[in-house]
Amino acid sequence: MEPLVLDSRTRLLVLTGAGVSAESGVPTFRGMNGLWENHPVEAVASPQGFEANPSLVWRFYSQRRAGAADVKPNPGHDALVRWEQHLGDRFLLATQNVDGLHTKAGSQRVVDMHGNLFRTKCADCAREPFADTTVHPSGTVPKCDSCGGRLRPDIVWFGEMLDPKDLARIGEFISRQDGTRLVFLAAGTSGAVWPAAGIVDEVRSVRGDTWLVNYESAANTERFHHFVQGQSGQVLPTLAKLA
Ligand code: BV8
Ligand code: ZN
Repeated sequence: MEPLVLDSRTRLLVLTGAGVSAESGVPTFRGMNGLWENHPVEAVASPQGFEANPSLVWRFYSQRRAGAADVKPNPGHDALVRWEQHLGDRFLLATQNVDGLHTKAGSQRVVDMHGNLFRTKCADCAREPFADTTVHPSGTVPKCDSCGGRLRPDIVWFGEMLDPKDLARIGEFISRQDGTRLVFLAAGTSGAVWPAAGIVDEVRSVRGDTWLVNYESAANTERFHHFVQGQSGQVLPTLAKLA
């Protein structure tokens, strides 16, 4: 298997999905067959789902907060921290995961594309999102102490736009003209959710080199120049040649 060379002429964009947290004990979406208590995840993780049944949505996220509270990063997360230490500002990590494990592992240059499980905001006023690990009792919908409205997790739901600042940060890294060659590596993602699934083509449009590290084939495997099949916690620690 040819190594992924990370030398002084390289800038690296990494995209991670639920598969990277699987070895830490966090269930993947596909692992749950996309279902939570027989509700399609898209239905629970959506503004329509929240309008229809906010206490059901809070039970979904409170359960995930409880499940992710004590999980630890795995060797896949740690390898990405080492790559960042080696590359510095020639490194950016965009994650679809809301579990905060990359930051817990020590990653600095992280874009939480889909938000964070341990942050809360208000659905009814523009107060700043705030750090929040509260696991709410089933059936409750926490109230906002500024407007009395309904609080919601600070997460990007299906049908909701990603934060334009986050998309701009990724776009800037891809189109950067600093004489370095662009390498893109996606790990632990099924390539089924957009716009994350389209990044590989944005990178190819500027002739970047593209790698996929995944346990099984993904919806967009054929878009990648290199596919390394395996568990990210075993593959990532040995994949890169830091030169
Ligand atoms: C938007 C937060 C504007 C919630 C999430 C274009 C075409 C088709 C549809 C669309 C499109 N553009 C927009 C859409 C609609 C939609 C979408 O993509 N739908 C899909 C289902 C078709 N996108 C949106 O709504 C986005 N917003 O586009 O706004 C707009 C709006 C409306 C219409 C047009 C435009 C918002 C998307 C973000 C939604 N929020 N998360 C929460 O977490 O509760 S998405 C959520 O699901 C995750 O964040 C992640 O993105 C996705 C799950 O995917 P993965 O992370 O890849 O996980 P999965 O379980 O699927 O796969 C795991 C993989 O790992 C597997 O392949 C497995 O083999 C592998 N694996 C397992 N173990 C390991 C491993 N690999 C390595 N090692 C292991 N150990
Ligand atoms: Zn409010």
